[in-house]
Amino acid sequence: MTEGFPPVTRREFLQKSGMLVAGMAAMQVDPHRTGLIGRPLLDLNALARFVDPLPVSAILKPSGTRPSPENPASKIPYYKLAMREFSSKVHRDVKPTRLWGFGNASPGPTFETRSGEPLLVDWVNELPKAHFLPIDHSVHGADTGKPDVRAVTHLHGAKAPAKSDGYPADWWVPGKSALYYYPNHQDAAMLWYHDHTLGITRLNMYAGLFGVFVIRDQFEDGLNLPKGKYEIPLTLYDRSFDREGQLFYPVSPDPESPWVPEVFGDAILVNGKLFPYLEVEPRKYRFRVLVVRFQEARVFGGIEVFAFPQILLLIALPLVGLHEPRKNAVPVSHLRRREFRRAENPLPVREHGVHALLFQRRHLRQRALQPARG
Ligand SMILES: [Cu+2]
Repeated sequence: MTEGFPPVTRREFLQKSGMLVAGMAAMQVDPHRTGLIGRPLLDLNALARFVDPLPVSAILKPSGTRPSPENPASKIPYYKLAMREFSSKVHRDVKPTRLWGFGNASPGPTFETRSGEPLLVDWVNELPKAHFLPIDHSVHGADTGKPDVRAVTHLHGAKAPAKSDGYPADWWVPGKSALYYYPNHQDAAMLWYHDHTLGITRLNMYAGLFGVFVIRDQFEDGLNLPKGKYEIPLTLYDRSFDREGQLFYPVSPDPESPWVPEVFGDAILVNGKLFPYLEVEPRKYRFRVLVVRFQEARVFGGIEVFAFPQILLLIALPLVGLHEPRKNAVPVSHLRRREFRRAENPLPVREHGVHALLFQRRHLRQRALQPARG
């Protein structure tokens, strides 16, 4: 599993898989709209495919217990999680990238809890004092009087008390923290936590401040779904990188107001890596897909291929092996997701004797629709 694979063009993929799906071509990213033109971006097509194993975020352990805010006689799990700056390799052949994340990781560690089991999280801001992405001080909430680096964590989808909701104006600065209470009086779900700071959410998110939060319950237990290493969160998000492997965030032509209305990266990360692979066993898996800030995502799911506008999750079938994955990928059904969505896709990998999943970015530009070189 250490050799690279040749890039697979979409046409090649579709031809070889015998599938032509109407509407796929409609999803093209216009580089003019992204403001990326003329910038020295990382050449993604030159990167080897499938050389990095898919990372799976660690499950966060509580640092102890504390009295429950609702019932001080009972002790509940207490977690402490710091936002920090760190460097991480997004690909074997790309220099380490400066990122912000929770607990020195992006996506941050995964919370695991059960319905009705409350917990406390101390969200600690240990970020540096300067932001490394372009703040627009004319944007509401980010005026020049405000500190550049501010953070507040919102648990997306949680029924949380107002004080713990992570409202955009409730931010705190480096050196400060906030203790949030999550009662978890809700059904099993995959939630996610992310920065929510007024005026700079987009930048803090782009820098990497997000992670997964799982609530389980009895009903879910009864479904007998794959668990443990067979249950894998897949967090998908788009970014742009410069040639040095650093995050690139486009700006408007106005230096006084660098904000741009929308940003679409050409590099797709899956759990923090570009083109990772995942070795799998011939059995059922439960993939829990969190799509973070795509303009639109299409999932060809149900059996074995998720296709996002810029990503294909290819599966190699057994007899041919990993070196010819494109001949064996089979897109099946179609569902649409918009940004900040979560999807569940139990994959009956067993029926197909699959042994690896390959995360392939789909080619973005019109020229990529030409027949494959060679
Ligand atoms: Cu949210």
